[in-house]
Order: sequence, then C-alpha cells, then structure tokens
Amino acid sequence: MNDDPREREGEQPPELPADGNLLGGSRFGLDRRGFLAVGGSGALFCTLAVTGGDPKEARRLARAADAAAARVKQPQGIARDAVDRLSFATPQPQPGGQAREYWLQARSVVWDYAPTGRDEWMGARVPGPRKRRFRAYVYQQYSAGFAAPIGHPAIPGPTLHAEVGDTLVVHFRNGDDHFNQAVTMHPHGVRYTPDYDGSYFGDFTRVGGFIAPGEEFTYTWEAVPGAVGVWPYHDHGPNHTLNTARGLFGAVVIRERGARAPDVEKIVYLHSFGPEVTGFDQVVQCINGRSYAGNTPTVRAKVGQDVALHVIGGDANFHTFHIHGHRWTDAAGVDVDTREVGPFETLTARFLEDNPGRWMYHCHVFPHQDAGMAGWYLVDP
Ligand SMILES: [Cu+2]
Repeated sequence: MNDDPREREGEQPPELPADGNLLGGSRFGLDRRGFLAVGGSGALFCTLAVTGGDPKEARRLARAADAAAARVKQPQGIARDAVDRLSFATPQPQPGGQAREYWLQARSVVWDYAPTGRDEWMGARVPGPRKRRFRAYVYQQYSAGFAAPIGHPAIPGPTLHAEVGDTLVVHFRNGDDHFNQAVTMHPHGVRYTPDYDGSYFGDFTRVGGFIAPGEEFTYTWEAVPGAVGVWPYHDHGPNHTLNTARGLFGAVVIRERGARAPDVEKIVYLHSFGPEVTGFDQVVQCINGRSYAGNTPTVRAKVGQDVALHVIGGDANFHTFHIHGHRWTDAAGVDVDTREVGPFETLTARFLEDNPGRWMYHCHVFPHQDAGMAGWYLVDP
C-alpha cells in the first residue's frame, strides 16, 4: 500500500464498512490542498518551536495554519486496512467502579499573561512585552448538560479525577466561534479505543478526532491499573501544535481505589506562549498560563502536610523543576531537588512538608526562569 498522499490522487474510494462506526460525509471532504497545507504547516511549527525563530515568520506560519485548519472538512474515516474496519464497544466501569462525568467546552478567551504587571520576585515591573493580552484557547468546565460555566476560564483546563476501575466520561463541546476550526481532547495514560483517541488522522480520522465548531462528542476513557499517575490531555485536532500552545491542555489524575489524596496537590504546567500565539516579538515563559511570581500560582502548605506538585512539560522545551528549601525522593529512591521534565512528561515532587517560610519554585533553565517561569511556595509553620 502506498501511503504517500501525493500518489493517492485519483485512487478509488474503498468500500465502506456497514457497521456505521466511521464518520459520514464525502470521500474527499478534506480537499487535497487543505490536507497538504495542514500537514506542511504543522511540521514547520515543530521546527520553529524547537529552534526558536523569526517572530514575523512564526506569525505568518500561524496565520497559514489557522487558514488551512479552517478549510479542513469533516473527514470520512477511510477503511483502507482491516484495522480501519474494527468497531469498538464503549467501555463500562469495572465492578465497584463508577463513571466520572465531566462537561468541558473549548473556547477562546482574551488572556493576560501577567495581570498584576509586576514581578514580585525582583520587585519590578514585568520586563516582557508591553502588551500583555492576546487570544488564548482554553478548556472550561461546565455543570451537567453544559448548563453553566464552573469558575473562570483557566490554563490548564480542569483536572479530571478517577480511580482504578472507573471510566472518565468527558462530554466535550467545541464552543469557539473565533478560530473556526476543529479541536479535540486527547488523553495520555488512560486506556482508550481508537474512537476515543481524540486524534485527527487525515483521511483515517475516527469520530472523536474532529469536533467542528458547535459540535459535541463524548469521550470514554478507562482508568486501568496501569493508568495510576498524573497525565496530560490536550488538543489533537488538525491544528493541534498551535492550539495546544494556545492553552488547550489539562491533566488527568488516576489513583488506586480508595487511595488518599495528598493534603496539597497542584498541577504545575511549564510552558510558553510564542510569537505565533501572542503576536508579540518575545516568548512568554509561563506556569499555568501566567508569567512571573505573583501572577503564576502561589502554592501554600503547612508543616506536616503531604505535598504533591505534579509538574508537566507543556511546550517543545525541556525544563528543570526546582524548589528552594526542599527535596523529594524519586521512584528509584534517589533524593532530588532539581529534575528535568520533557514535552508532555510528568514529574511528581511529593514530600512531607518540614520547612516553613517563603520559598520559590521555578524552572532552572535560566532563560525560562528570567522570562517568568517562577512562582512562590509559602509554608506556614
Ligand atoms: Cu524551563
């Protein structure tokens, strides 16, 4: 089978399966130009994010990727191979488990990366770009049936919790009317069938991999025993590199059945907003969508508490997470106080709090730290 898209033109559409599992719509719903444009711009984004680049060129590529993504039509789900004809039952909770339901809506919001305008660490005005607002993309939690938003839009999106034996049932709506492109939810760590992968695969896309503006889809993911841990979820639609960088990410926490949660538990996303996202010339280095101490999360704990900081790498860079005055023990039994975390990896720093005072936590890659990837950790006696 030749998988080179340049040589597929004129090929006859394969027979469709009768099980109704695949998407409806026209065989060439995604036109050839759109397909190539999306693939091409995605690849260029990776290169740009890794190497750093000319901000003007970054913005140009982002505009091209957005335009291409807006042209992508609902793919059909081509059954070229036997694996494409497989159909899957929706998983159910194990005996004693439950379905944990969430309602999440993707929407774009005007976002301020440093609302106080101050860097409390240095006691100075935020030294980044003068303009601080741009359009970000968030997953926002709603009450049952999308009745009402819960809390303010935030980056990362809501943390989804389950125990082994449960299913996570996530009702997802693409509620954005600005970017005009399909987005999805793609989880790490949990178990899912191809329908609930939440990934755009061009012609081979299944139902959960393309949620167009105004559409809804329910993902069902399984908290199997091997899923215990903290994992990212993020957009994996046709323009996922750019839309994930805009803020479409969050975390899943899976515990053993009946396991006690730590007294203090915080998701700490280390990520950045580049010129392709903000329109600025500089890269903004962030923790949870904000930059510089006083804007980034201030974490609070008390002596004697069981503290867990789940640090996730949320961009194309490697970060080194460091907490002043503390160390933690890794799975190999090694004591650490600084540890690297790569793109969409999770590092958990869990320790019994024994050292009161004002501390900092930050990425120890200096250019990241100095551009805002730092925050307060306050420990009461
Ligand atoms: Cu870093």
